Amino acid sequence: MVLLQTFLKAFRFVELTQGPGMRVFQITDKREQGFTLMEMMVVIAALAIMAAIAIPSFMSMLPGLRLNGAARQVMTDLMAARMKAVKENNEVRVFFNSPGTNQYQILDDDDNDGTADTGEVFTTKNIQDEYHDVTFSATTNPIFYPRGTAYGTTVTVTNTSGSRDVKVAITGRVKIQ
Ligand SMILES: [Ca+2]
Ligand SMILES: [Ca+2]
Repeated sequence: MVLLQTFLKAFRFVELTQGPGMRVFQITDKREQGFTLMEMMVVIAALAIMAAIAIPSFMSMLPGLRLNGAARQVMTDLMAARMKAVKENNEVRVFFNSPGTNQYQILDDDDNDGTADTGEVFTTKNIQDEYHDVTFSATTNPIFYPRGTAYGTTVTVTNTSGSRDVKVAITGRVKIQ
């Protein structure tokens, strides 16, 4: 009986002709009409379970992603400073935690005197513009020389997930460790 009811629910019966002693039905699968409410509920429940599993683990990954992103940003800017020193044929200096905490300034030091003079181009970045929980410290402020070499440093970026070191070697090479 239950089986019969299930069968009747699952299919649509359309009477096509009606003659003496003969009735013809077209039987079609109801699912061709779309999803049933039950199917929708099963799909929604499955998605809710997957989201409940995936979202917390994704959220726990975010600090690590931000830390790596911040380290890459510092590395990219230091590499660009090195290339600029070569291209401009003058020293380029980077000042960390200047003018404020979490900021760094990149100076195109045309006259190689270590200070920003009138007409020299200065760029200021704040690491927390994109990576709000990341802070950094530097052993010293690096200098990039026109020949591609450098006065090296180690910049350590930190947040709740840990820390990464961005190292500038005296050869001028910049890498994340
Ligand atoms: Ca200068
Ligand atoms: Ca210059």
